[in-house]
Amino acid sequence: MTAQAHENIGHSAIEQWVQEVSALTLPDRVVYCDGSEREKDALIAESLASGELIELNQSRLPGCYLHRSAPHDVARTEHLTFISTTRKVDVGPTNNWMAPDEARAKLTPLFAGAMRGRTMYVVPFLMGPPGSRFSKVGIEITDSKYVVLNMRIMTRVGQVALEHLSRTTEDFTRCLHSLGDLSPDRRFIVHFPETNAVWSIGSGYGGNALLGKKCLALRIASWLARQEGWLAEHMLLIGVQNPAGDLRHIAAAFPSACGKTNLAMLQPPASMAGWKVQTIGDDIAWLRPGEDGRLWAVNPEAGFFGVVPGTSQKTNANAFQMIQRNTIFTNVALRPDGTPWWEGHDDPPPPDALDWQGRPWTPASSEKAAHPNSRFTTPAVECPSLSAEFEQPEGVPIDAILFGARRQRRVPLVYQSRTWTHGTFLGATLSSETTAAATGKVGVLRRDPMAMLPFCGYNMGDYFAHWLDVGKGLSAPPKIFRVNWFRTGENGKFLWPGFGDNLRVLKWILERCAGHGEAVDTPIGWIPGLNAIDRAGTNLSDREMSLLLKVDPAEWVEAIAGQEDFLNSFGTHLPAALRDEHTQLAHRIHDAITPADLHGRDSGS
Ligand code: GTP
Ligand code: SPV
Ligand code: MN
Repeated sequence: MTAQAHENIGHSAIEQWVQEVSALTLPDRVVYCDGSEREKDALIAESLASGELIELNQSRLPGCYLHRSAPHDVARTEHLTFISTTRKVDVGPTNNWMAPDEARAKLTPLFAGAMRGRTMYVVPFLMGPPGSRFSKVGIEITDSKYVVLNMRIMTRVGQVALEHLSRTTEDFTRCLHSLGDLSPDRRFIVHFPETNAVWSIGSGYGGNALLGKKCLALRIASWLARQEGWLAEHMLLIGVQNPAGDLRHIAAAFPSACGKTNLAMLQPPASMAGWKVQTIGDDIAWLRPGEDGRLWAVNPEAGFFGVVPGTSQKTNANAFQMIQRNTIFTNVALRPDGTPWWEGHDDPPPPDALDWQGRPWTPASSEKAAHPNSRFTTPAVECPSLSAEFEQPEGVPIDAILFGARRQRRVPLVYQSRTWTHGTFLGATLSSETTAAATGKVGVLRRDPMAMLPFCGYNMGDYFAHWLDVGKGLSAPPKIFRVNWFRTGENGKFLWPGFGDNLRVLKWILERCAGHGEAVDTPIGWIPGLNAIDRAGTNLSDREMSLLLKVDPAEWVEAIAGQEDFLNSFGTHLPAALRDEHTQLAHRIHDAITPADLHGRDSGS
């Protein structure tokens, strides 16, 4: 190990905290990480020796490694994730709550002696562009080399963080992590927003263990954002340039494994020559009202932690090319030639391979070769479509916000809200079919407001009110749209080709933002006319397009009832303006229902 075990790094609050934690966790040694290449080489060498990493074919995939997690530690565990505040009401009905005293009493014994025989790494990291007044510093203490290596990719580690800290009067987030014994029975991810701290034990998985990501940049940041007047969101961030060279910016919130990375790295279809999508972020955006009355956004992350299955030259060439270098793969299959494979790869299933758990696998095996939530971790600089604006300290001005989800039925391909308040209502009532990104059943429809259900660090009713407040302060707010790439036809297949073809929808959205673009008024909002979406180069028929855009009032009757129950769960914390939006929607749907619709429903069709 070349990293130096410095006795001090010239920051007494950090040193004092490190001493407290070592006195509790009893590591064999303490290493302050500096983010250097030498440190990376040493961490990789040690991880290869211990089996925490497996070397992939270095001539084909330079700098790429495979990690196999514990078999029951493969996704976020939402039922073991808590927000710990003095008052229960502050976390609201959608979060798990634990009183701070209880949390400390429960977790302290788990951390006691947990790092015996291990090295404790102290990782100073910066979330946000260096030199940006919006960036935040965290210090993660962890006993996992895999976590350190991933934090080095996902955040800016070392001196850059300490320098940022020395330039501001702000505090840093104390992020304490230990693998513990990896048992789900002794696993807790607890956030203390009142004291700006996170304690996580018992998991090495991404969102549970890379504490800069969901824990700091969403749960803690959303709490800070409410106090400071901005928004921390589960959103991708892109620049979209048309053939005339006009550059616009879009932020889009989709729940986990619903297409953010893919949209962020979109490659235009052949028929849309001259269009460009520039990647700024694929998972998290911090948005602030600017002095010009617009909403400006930065990506706090420095890398991408993306879903591997389904990533191919065909679906997402940018992402596929990006993961050929300097990438850590977690829980994919391994071919005999030392290259990884997964379901949805361009190559056919290998005749023989090792599955994600290292067990022999053949195409005849009943289980999948790669875990459905297998992931890649890649530095942003490896992305061929990375935007030149990626590290702009003030961020980029947002023209449109999209809310999207997986919905097989009812929800059209795209529709536009009437106002910021109506758009906030569309976000607040978002629901999606669950995915493998969190443990639990896949494909179950659940409410996921703003795609933030697992990530909002405070009462979601107050969060809706904060969205409305932020909108009131904008003289030129982004236009808000709802999208759904996942509507299915009678045969159960997706109606929309998706991936690169999603640019066709973005084109209409930007036309709408520019004040043209043909739209039809419906009870739920503005939808494109039958021919408003550019279909040149596709073989989508009029019939398919009208199925994609269909708004069936009878189907929406059921949605309204479900929305009402959900909105009621926030009690007095629900803003009256959202209640009004719901009432107005119910009236519009009611007015649009024809006797034939009602008859159709009664007969069960
Ligand atoms: P998180 O990292 O969990 O937040 O996920 P994400 O929102 O970034 O999702 P991602 O882009 O990784 O996509 C998840 C899965 O959805 C992958 O298997 C993709 O292949 C698939 N997917 C993405 N975009 C589309 C699309 O437009 N159409 C269809 N049918 N599938 C898509
Ligand atoms: C998600 O689940 O939304 C992710 C992966 O982006 S994780 O970092 O594990 O949360
Ligand atoms: Mn995500």
